[in-house]
Amino acid sequence: MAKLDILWVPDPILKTKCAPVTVIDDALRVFLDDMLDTMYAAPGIGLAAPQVGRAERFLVLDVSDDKSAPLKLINPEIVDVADEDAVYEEGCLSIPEHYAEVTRPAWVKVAYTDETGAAREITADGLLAVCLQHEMDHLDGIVFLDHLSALKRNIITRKMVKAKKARTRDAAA
Ligand code: GNR
Ligand code: NI
Repeated sequence: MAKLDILWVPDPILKTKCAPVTVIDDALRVFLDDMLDTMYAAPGIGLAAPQVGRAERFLVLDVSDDKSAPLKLINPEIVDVADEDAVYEEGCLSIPEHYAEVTRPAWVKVAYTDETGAAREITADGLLAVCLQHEMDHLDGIVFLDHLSALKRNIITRKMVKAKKARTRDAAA
């Protein structure tokens, strides 16, 4: 059990297009479990590798109420999406205390590799579809702010710059 530090916007790692995973080994499996621990402790329903400082294409999520449905996705790819859109009020552990409505396809089909190296597919709607798309955005250096108007994005980004300065001050005190 290890809790990892979560990066906050603005951070260059959160803007990076992440690299595919080439080796699935015990070290990666331990890190995925550390990410789940970190996500549950936050608490959150998803966490992508760049949020904890690794610019690589893997993520964890669990949209259940009771930690009963953890998923670990390596090198996920969207293979099909709904024509119809859905709107959901999103938050992000890298943008704490800020929320905004984001429009995305209502369902997605995602192909990925699991932590054993097996090829898998998942088709999701509702909150799971929102979370999958939100996490996969992180792997391309995109956060939910990038789906908003420049005005809303700039307002929240400025507040995050202040919040980060306060966090750095508090950590030094
Ligand atoms: O914990 C989270 N909640 C959430 C709520 C609505 C839409 C997306 C999310 S994902 C977020 C965790 C996070 O930042 N993952 O990258
Ligand atoms: Ni996020």
